[in-house]
Amino acid sequence: MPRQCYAALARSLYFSPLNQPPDGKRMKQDNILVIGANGQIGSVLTAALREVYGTYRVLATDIRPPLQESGPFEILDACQGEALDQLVHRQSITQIYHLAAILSASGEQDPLRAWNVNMTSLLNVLEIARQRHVAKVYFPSSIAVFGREARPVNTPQYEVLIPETVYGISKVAGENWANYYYRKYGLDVRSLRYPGIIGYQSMPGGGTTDYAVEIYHYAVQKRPYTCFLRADTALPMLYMPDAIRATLELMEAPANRLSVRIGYNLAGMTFTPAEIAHSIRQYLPDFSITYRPDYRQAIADSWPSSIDDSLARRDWGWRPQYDLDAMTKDMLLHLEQHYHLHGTTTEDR
Ligand code: NAD
Ligand code: AKB
Repeated sequence: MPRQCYAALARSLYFSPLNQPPDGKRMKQDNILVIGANGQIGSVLTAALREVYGTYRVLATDIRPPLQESGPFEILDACQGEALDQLVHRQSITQIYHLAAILSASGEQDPLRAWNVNMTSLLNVLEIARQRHVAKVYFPSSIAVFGREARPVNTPQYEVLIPETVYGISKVAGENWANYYYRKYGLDVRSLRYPGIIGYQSMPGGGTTDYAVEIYHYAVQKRPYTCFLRADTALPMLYMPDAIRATLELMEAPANRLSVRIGYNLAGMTFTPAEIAHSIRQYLPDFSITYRPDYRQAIADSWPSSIDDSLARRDWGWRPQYDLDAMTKDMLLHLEQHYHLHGTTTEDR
């Protein structure tokens, strides 16, 4: 049987609230929809959710097909409200993880398109979740909500928000819409202000913090790296396993423990390009880096260098586990295995 037919058959057999998941484990009985599942975070979060809920209870969707299918997948443009509504209804969806967005650097290439995609998709998700009685919605926000007026060091949760990218504006508006749906309709929407996310499993898509992923790929391939930010640009960052755990922990937390219904500030570590290069050189002493700042420097300069996440720590027990050197060790280990096995170049990924 062709692969696609098998996937469709498996989906029709198992992706129903009436069926037990086939994994043989005792899984939670939710039907989860991930939107933007093929992105940097979505691909890793989908796998993590499948570990918790069972493969066939987590439906991955995106506007582009996955590189590798590892469970139920459908093409879905979240800006198409009717298609989203039908899917939520047909699959009896109980939780939505809405990850689709145009990120900071890509957004500045076409600001109106970024606004349209980010806002139309979010408003579709919120409204359909309300109408279809979806139990929980996750919507990631970003440190991009802050602008130059915000205190740049240990930036507090409740700080002045004057973002300088259309992406940041859409996240501020999105947080307020999430809070509005929570207060007016009781929709259980939860959100984190992710810092730059770094992982070995996937490549980033059009952000200002992308350099911190690319640099490891160049390093393990013994290639010199040209960084698009200045050597001393300090930004808040978080390693992917911590980001995924934070997301799952927030979504599992009892609703009455959550005092923040905009995006929770979330912190992991802070470093500059020079510091990450230094960390890499502990393992790869010949690694070389040069700096050629471009338009992304202004975006980075408008963001904080560190974040106060004390409310996340207090409300649902958030604690990051990785610092820069622990992350570097793990990244290099996994990427060395990857390039040893697959031999692909940075451009192929
Ligand atoms: P990404 O760009 O890697 O992935 C986004 C995915 O959404 C892509 O696979 C894309 O094809 C898909 N998509 C775009 N438009 C769509 C549409 N109309 N309908 C359905 N899918 C669509 O982004 P990411 O880095 O995985 O980020 C996921 C979320 O986390 C975003 O909301 C982003 O703002 C937020 N976030 C990410 C970071 C980070 O460092 N990666 C930091 C802060 C916040
Ligand atoms: C970006 O750089 O746009 C993202 C983010 C911090 O939101 N990584």
